[in-house]
Amino acid sequence: MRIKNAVYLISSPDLDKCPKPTQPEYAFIGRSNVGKSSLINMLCNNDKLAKTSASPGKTQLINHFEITGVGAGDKIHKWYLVDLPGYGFAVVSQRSRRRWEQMIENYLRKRENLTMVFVLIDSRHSPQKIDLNFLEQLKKWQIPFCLIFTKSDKETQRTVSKNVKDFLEAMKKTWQFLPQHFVTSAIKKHGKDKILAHIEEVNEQLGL
Ligand SMILES: Nc1nc2c(ncn2[C@@H]2O[C@H](COP(=O)(O)OP(=O)(O)O)[C@@H](O)[C@H]2O)c(=O)[nH]1
Ligand SMILES: [Mg+2]
Repeated sequence: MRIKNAVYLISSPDLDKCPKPTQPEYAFIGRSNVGKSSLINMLCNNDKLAKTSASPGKTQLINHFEITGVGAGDKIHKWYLVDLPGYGFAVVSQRSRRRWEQMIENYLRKRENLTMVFVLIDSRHSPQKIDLNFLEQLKKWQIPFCLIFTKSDKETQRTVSKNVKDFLEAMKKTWQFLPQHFVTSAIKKHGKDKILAHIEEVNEQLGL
């Protein structure tokens, strides 16, 4: 799929304020500063779409974008892309952390058009508990997800491969099946085609 058009729609404080669930929805989430906004901008060919921010943990809203793509046979794919507020930002209060948890749980469990969650993992690090724990939550809630390892340009290919492998190995302790995963760099524009092809494929499976 090629992205033809990507527009920002709305930022919502909770599920009730989100746009009508009329399109398949793909949500992106991960630790603050993992490279989520940069990845979204790369996928949509627009450096200004999602704000890439130097002050993480600030955006506590559910951000909707309406995407129009062109797939195989010139088929038009309309879908929502959602930029979710990140987890694991150290400086937030207990209260805002709880608010985040409630908002995210509510959104992930009740959003009826939610098709897939992309969980972003920083490829520079060895497996982190906070990411593995978040995946356990998704399992508990039975939310389908894929993994996206970000910032692959920052370390050698060897280190990135090891971190990816170690992460999947760590998952094997509690998971019967491993999710699909992608390795990306927003700087080098790597991984974009595979992610968009996957979204197209999932859209096709929905039979739209
Ligand atoms: N080298 C490199 N830096 C990246 C990449 N993606 C994001 N960054 C940088 O990491 C920081 C956080 O990125 P951002 O997209 O705002 O992360 P977010 O908080 O998850 O939305 C910024 O300084 C980005 O320029 C990448 O693929 N490669
Ligand atoms: Mg961001």
